[in-house]
Amino acid sequence: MGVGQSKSDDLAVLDENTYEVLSRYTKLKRDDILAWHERFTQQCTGNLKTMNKEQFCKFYKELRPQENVDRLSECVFRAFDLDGDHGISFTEFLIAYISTTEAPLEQKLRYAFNVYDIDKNSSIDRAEIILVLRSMFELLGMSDAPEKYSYEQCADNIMKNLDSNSDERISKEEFIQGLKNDPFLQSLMNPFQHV
Ligand SMILES: [Ca+2]
Ligand SMILES: [Ca+2]
Repeated sequence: MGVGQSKSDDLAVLDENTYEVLSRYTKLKRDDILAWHERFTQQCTGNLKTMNKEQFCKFYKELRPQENVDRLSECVFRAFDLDGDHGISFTEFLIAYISTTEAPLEQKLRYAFNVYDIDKNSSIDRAEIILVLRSMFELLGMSDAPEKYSYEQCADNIMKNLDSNSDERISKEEFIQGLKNDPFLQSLMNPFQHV
């Protein structure tokens, strides 16, 4: 008997190719993918299959209820929106969410890089660090930068530590290697360390 013949409703909303891609990337079982899909589509209004920024931020806050992700969720929205169409598709969401929760550290750091690379030009500059640090400080329960360290000073310190070839930009490789080798910077900069 064909798989899923009795579940034509489910198949109608999620085609086999999508299942295949999602199960390959996330290693989730079919039922889990379906459950996520149902949860995801409940948040999308109308006939739209993607989440806009507002819907995503609300949803993301529900997924991390113990943490203050108010500011961060907007950064995460940009990072999860891989094709840059200002919406999160189910595929973008599930691969990103599983990558940032259950995947090995390196994969988490790849998405963390996307969080910081606001203009999606494949490198991180000082201004981008400062913008995201505000969200990170909020996430870490610090209402503001510590008295003696301004965001600017923190950013300078981060640049000094991560920008190995001193071109004033941090590449993805520099970011991942740097954070892997520096537990303190990782605790300060990785938005997905506790999820
Ligand atoms: Ca998208
Ligand atoms: Ca950039």
